[in-house]
Amino acid sequence: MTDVDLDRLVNVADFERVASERLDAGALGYFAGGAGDERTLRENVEAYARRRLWPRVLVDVSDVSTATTVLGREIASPVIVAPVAFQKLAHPDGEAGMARAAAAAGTIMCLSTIATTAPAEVAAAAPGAPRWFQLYCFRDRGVTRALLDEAIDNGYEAIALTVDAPRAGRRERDFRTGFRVDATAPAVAAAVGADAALTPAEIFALVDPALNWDDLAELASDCSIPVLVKGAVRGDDAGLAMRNGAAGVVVSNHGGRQLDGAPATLDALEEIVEAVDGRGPVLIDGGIRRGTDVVTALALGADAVLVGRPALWGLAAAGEAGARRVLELLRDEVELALVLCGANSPAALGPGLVRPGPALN
Ligand code: FNR
Ligand code: LAC
Repeated sequence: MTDVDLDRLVNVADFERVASERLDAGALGYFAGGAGDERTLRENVEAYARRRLWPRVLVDVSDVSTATTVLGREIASPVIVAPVAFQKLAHPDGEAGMARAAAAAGTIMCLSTIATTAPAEVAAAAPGAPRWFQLYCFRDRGVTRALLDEAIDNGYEAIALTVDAPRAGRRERDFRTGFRVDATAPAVAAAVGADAALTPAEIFALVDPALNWDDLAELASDCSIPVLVKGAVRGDDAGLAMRNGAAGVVVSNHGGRQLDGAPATLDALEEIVEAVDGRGPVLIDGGIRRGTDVVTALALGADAVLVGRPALWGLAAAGEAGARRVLELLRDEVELALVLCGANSPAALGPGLVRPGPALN
């Protein structure tokens, strides 16, 4: 694999292009793909093109910071690494490399339940890195409990309970390539008792479709670290999440990989910010590719954002160094957007900065 000249990759799209050249058809289809006709996948990105930033001028921006604080943890960048499964299929550095990249960029990595590296191993690989654990509640509650214990025992600072995936979305790229996960995911091996090459749908079948608000309330009550609900797009569900013990909400549609036809997360954000009403952090993911997208989301009320594919494209293109470069690029773009918007920090952003604009054709 020829080395990549990272200095020549200047934005997320450049990393996506290199990643697409390096990944085999199965892995690329899995990582890039969405559900059904991929309308929500596209809309996540297009929603940002339907907004304009209205900058303030003659604000002293000689001193600017991109730092923010989420769940008590100060981070140098408001761009958190979203949980993405099977990262060793993207690059041998895998989740450990992603954790080190996030730490180097001064931000948090959220580790997937169906990672190809166990939580303890990721923690050992990047001991100083702030980390969250994304939880799929499996039908096998013993496996779920063991995962939670391992995460908490290894210094994970929050749980992101994924609630938008009771069953796999219709991933038609995977149908076409016949994609199977031919990498070991410890949690999957624990649940199925063997190391089989499963399809994403077969892996999703391990998740308990009966999960309900009482389960959230029990988890939030029993868990010694905060529990975020990841995957809501409705204000009423965000309100229920907070009333059932959630510490906060991640506005997400799983990167367009679940319900095709779900709204773009940016279009759902303000309703959820209003419903949470300052009781905890509101985060957002889906379609964020630029620092200006991050500033738009923060101005509309998000406390921070998560990126999935952008960090993954960095990993696929150049391992840990690539993922770090993407996160640093996004941080630099956020800083520039703050300066040009007349804001000294994420806290200085407000909804007046953003107005609707004509969709780009
Ligand atoms: C994901 N996502 C995801 N979410 C989750 O809760 N657990 C998981 O294991 C995964 N796995 C996963 C794999 C791949 C290949 C992708 C692209 C996404 C969803 C992820 O956390 C996040 O919600 C989206 O990726 C955000 O959209 P962008 O940034 O990819 O546009
Ligand atoms: C996915 C699962 C693993 O989106 O969250 O593929």
